[in-house]
This record gives sequence, C-alpha cells and structure tokens, in this order.
Amino acid sequence: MAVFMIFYMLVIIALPAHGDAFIGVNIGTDVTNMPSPTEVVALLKAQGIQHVRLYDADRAMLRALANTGIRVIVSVPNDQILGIGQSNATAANWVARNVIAHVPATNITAIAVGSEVLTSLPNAAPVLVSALKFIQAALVAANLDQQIKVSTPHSSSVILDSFPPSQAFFNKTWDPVMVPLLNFLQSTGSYLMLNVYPYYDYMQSNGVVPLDYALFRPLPPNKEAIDSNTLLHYTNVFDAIVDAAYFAMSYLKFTNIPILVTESGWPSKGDSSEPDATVDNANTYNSNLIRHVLNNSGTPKQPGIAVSTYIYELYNEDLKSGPVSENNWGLFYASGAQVYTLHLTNSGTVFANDTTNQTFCVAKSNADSKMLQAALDWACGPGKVDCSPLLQGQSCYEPNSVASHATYAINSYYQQMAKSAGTCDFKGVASITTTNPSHGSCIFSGSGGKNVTSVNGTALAPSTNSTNSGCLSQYYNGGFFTSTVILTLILSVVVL
Ligand SMILES: *[C@@H]1O[C@H](CO)[C@@H](O)[C@H](O)[C@H]1NC(C)=O
Ligand SMILES: *[C@@H]1O[C@H](CO)[C@@H](O)[C@H](O)[C@H]1NC(C)=O
Ligand SMILES: *[C@@H]1O[C@H](CO)[C@@H](O)[C@H](O)[C@H]1NC(C)=O
Ligand SMILES: *[C@@H]1O[C@H](CO)[C@@H](O)[C@H](O)[C@H]1NC(C)=O
Ligand SMILES: *[C@@H]1O[C@H](CO)[C@@H](O)[C@H](O)[C@H]1NC(C)=O
Ligand SMILES: *[C@@H]1O[C@H](CO)[C@@H](O)[C@H](O)[C@H]1NC(C)=O
Ligand SMILES: *[C@@H]1O[C@H](CO)[C@@H](O)[C@H](O)[C@H]1NC(C)=O
Ligand SMILES: *[C@@H]1O[C@H](CO)[C@@H](O)[C@H](O)[C@H]1NC(C)=O
Ligand SMILES: CC(=O)N[C@H]1CO[C@H](CO)[C@@H](O)[C@@H]1O
Repeated sequence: MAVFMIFYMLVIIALPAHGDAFIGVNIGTDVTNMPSPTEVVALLKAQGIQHVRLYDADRAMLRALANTGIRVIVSVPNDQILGIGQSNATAANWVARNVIAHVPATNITAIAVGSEVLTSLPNAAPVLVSALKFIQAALVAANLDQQIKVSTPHSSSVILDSFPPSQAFFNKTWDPVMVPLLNFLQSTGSYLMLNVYPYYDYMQSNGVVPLDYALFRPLPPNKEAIDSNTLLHYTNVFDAIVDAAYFAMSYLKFTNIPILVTESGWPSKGDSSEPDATVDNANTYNSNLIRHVLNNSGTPKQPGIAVSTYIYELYNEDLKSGPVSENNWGLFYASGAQVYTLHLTNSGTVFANDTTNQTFCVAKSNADSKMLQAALDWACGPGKVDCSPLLQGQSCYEPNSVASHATYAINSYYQQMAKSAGTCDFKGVASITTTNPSHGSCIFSGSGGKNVTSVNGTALAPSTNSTNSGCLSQYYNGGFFTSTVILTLILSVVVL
C-alpha cells in the first residue's frame, strides 16, 4: 500500500498543472441558416464564451474572431489528412494559409488534426502521426510551436475495458499509432484530445449505467462506483472515462500527458428510441458538467489537474443525418435563441443568463415620491452605488422619473450587498421582484449574473427606522439637471 501511495503521488506530481480549467464550445456548421461569422462572434461575446473549437479553419470565421480575446482551436478536416500526412510541403502550406495568416490577431491555441480518425477514417491512421509531425515542423519554423499545440481528438471507444478505470487500455489494434502519437504529445508538451460522451455509455449500457450517474446527479453511497483496484470512488461517468484514458496511457508508460476533452454534451431531443434525449437531461448534464469542470476538482485519479472541456455544441445542426438526437446537441438555435437556459447562477462567468434565481429590488408602484427621492439619494450617496448611468445622456437617464431612477439605484445597492436580507426595504418603498427591469441600453445590475458590482459599500441601507430623509436630488431633478454632480456629491457627503 505504501509503495502504491508513493507511486500514486509521483503520478500526480509528474502531471503539469495547466492552470485553471476552462469551458469552451464546439461550433459545427451543418446548419440551414448558419449565422454569419459576425453573428456567431456576437453570440459568443454575449455568452462570455472565451474558448471555441472549429471543425475547419474557415477564413471568415477566423477573421471575425480576430481581436476578440477568444481562444480558438482550428481543425484539419479528415479529408485533408492523407494529403498532409504524406507531404510536409502540403502541411506547411496548410499551416501558412490557415494559421500563420491569422495569428496573432486571432488567438489560435491548438490545431486538431482530424476528428476521431482511428475510428472514423482508419485508412488515414498510418499517416496520422506524420501529419501531426509535419504540422508541428511548420509551426516550429514559424516560431509558433510554444503557443500552438498539435493533437488529434479521439473517440473514447478507442479505450477498452473502461470500467473499472484502472483496467482500461487502448484497443491494441491501434498501438502502432498510439505509441508514437503519445511520444509526440509528450515531447511537444501537448495534450491527449478526447471526446467524452456519457450519453452513449448510458444508452449502450442497457440499464447498467444509472441515468443519475451519467448526469452528475448525487448517487446514494451504495450505488457509487468504486474501482476495486484503486479504491477510488466515481460519482459520475465523465470522470470515469477521463480516468480510464489516464490509465490507458499509463499502461503504455505515459504518465505526464494532460487530457483536453474536445467534445462532451447531451442531446435535448431524440426519436422514440432515445427517450432520455430531453431538454431537462441536456440542461442537467451540461449545467453540471460546466460546474464540475470550473470547480477545478480534476478527477479521482488526478485531483486538482484541470480537465478543460469543450461542450458539444453551440448550435443545433439540423442538416446532420442520423437519429433525431444528431440534430439536437446545441445550446442555441441558429436564430441565437437558447434551446434551454443553463442552471448556472453564480457558478462562473460563462453562459451567465440563468434567470432561475435572479431577483431585483424595485420601487413599489404606490410608493411616495419623497420617500423614493430619499432612497435614491441615499443609495447614490452613503450607499456608494455608481449612479452615473442616471445622468443626462447616459444609458439609464430615460425615463426621467424619480421612480425609475430610484429603482435603478436601490437595485444596484441590493445587488452590491449580494442581495442580503434587509437590503431591499428603504423604509418600505422597495420590494423584490423576479422581473428584470433592464430596458434598452439600461442594463440593471444583477441581470445575467454579470455586472454585479463587488461589495464595497459598508453602509447599511435605511431600514424602517432610518431617519435620513435625503434632501439632495442630484440624480433626479425633474428635468433641470445641471452638471454639478461632483459638487453635489461632495456636498452630500458633508451634509449626510
Ligand atoms: C445573455 O445576456 C447578455 C447580457 O449579459 C445579453 O446580451 C444576451 O442577449 C443574453 N442572451 C440571451 C440568449 O438571452
Ligand atoms: C520537407 O522535408 C525535407 C526532408 O526532410 C526537407 O528537406 C524540407 O525542407 C521539408 N520541407 C518543408 C516545407 O518543411
Ligand atoms: C492567447 O491565449 C493564450 C492561452 O489562453 C494566452 O496565454 C494569451 O495571453 C492569449 N494571447 C492574446 C494575445 O490574447
Ligand atoms: C479494436 O479496433 C479494431 C479496429 O477498429 C476493431 O475491429 C475491433 O473490434 C476493436 N476491438 C474491440 C474489442 O472493440
Ligand atoms: C469542488 O471541489 C472541491 C475540492 O476541490 C470538492 O470538495 C467539491 O466536492 C467540488 N464540488 C463539485 C460540485 O464538484
Ligand atoms: C436557486 O435557489 C434555490 C434555493 O436557494 C437553490 O436550491 C437552487 O440551487 C438555486 N438554483 C440555481 C440554478 O442556482
Ligand atoms: C473597492 O475598494 C477598494 C479599496 O478601497 C478599491 O481599490 C476598489 O477599486 C473598490 N472596488 C470597486 C469595484 O469599487
Ligand atoms: C428599529 O427600531 C426598533 C425599535 O426601536 C428596534 O428594536 C430595531 O432593532 C430597529 N431596527 C433597526 C434595523 O435598526
Ligand atoms: C451587459 C453590461 O452592462 N455589461 C457591462 C458590464 O460591465 C462592464 C465593465 O464594467 C462593461 O464593459 C459591460 O458593458
């Protein structure tokens, strides 16, 4: 046991920590009304998506992604692998046209050479490693090999006997490719790209894999899967598959190659033979997956080692053939509308549009306007709310009424105080609502989970007992506002 522990610790130490795990999204384009690259990028920005994988290296898309800060994996489509794997000149051309032409404006971080080549295009397998090496050589020549990694995404079906994970190994048929490939990934500091689909494991298991286990839902302790060789507990299928890949690599004596999950997801709709392809399950899987990845907990075998993951996928691809589920893996329709709203409140910065628990503090409709004025002045003064959007010409000036301005200010205060109890009262003129009061370009704090100003103010909002009546009306003046904000602000501090 002691020997085992030491070995185990060495394995952990050997794996380079690649910083925090992130969530990315795959962008498939088999869509009837595929949005323009500009529209795609607008959606990515609105959703806070910072990492994407393309299935090709589309020029217009790469241009639209320029100067956005979004990190991009480009792909060599499967039908170009034979050519690239047989000619270093072809590979160098591909890199020049599809990579060198776009960096550094477009932040290309990796090249995925093909997609599930071993299982979907086995006749290209003999040249797969050559293709990776030729592309790597072209990156080295351009001095881009430090910032751009080269790898190739695998189907998890290349891993056999994947439960218990400690007994997993790669299908030996592919050892002649896998061994040089892992050597390449190790020597270039790249990662194993793996597509992880608990949905298919669940579907193919004929009831052996519980749905909750596939969906990251809590299991009763007696149903938790335990690897009897390592005594590691598995609470979800995703971790078990990733660990099976780590074990399959160590079986071939590779212990320091990180894993990047290039695809994972759940379909929201299926035909009659796919009863678990539902909106609820898709939402549960993807929401839990995102939380799990961003929590940085790693896997039972490699705790704390980031397993960054790209969700499959951004859009529903209605043009894909196959069962109905093939057209329903997306988070969005081509229109940009959500297929479902992920349950992600407060869990991170991507997909920040969960409105499930969103609450706002607003002025009551029958509130006395003097009391509202007092609340407004208090929030913008001692409450330390940034009320500049209420100034004339700014986004929340219109409608220029005391009720509207007070609502903006007291809501900002409420969000700033992390919605804690008692911070939405203001002598009884305020109340909590779930309706987002944002209008036009006036975005209320707390909408979309974004722009929630950090808690800096230490003053407490006037409650039922406050005697502060507020006398300065710098944020509402019935239309006679003059630009003496700074002066009045100073005055208000002195007066209060
Ligand atoms: C998500 O929120 C952003 C603002 O944070 C907004 O621009 C975007 O339209 C929202 N997306 C959806 C689908 O509601
Ligand atoms: C291709 O490989 C040959 C032989 O190794 C080498 O001489 C040549 O420079 C390479 N060409 C490119 C474009 O990398
Ligand atoms: C590109 O992405 C890498 C990896 O996330 C990051 O370290 C780098 O700062 C980015 N470069 C630019 C110019 O944004
Ligand atoms: C291993 O891969 C070969 C080639 O794709 C395939 O024919 C065979 O069925 C696989 N073995 C298993 C056990 O899946
Ligand atoms: C988050 O990580 C911590 C330890 O890193 C772990 O105890 C906790 O269970 C994780 N939470 C989730 C939701 O995975
Ligand atoms: C919403 O709030 C309830 C009660 O506080 C909590 O149990 C639930 O997890 C929250 N939902 C989300 C999506 O955050
Ligand atoms: C919070 O206060 C600190 C120290 O006073 C200041 O540096 C920081 O900028 C403030 N943050 C915000 C969002 O106002
Ligand atoms: C309000 O006044 C009552 C009675 O004077 C007192 O018991 C209570 O603590 C006060 N509440 C606050 C928030 O000051
Ligand atoms: C939606 C929205 O209002 N976003 C804003 C959040 O805050 C940042 C910086 O404070 C702005 O740049 C965004 O426009």
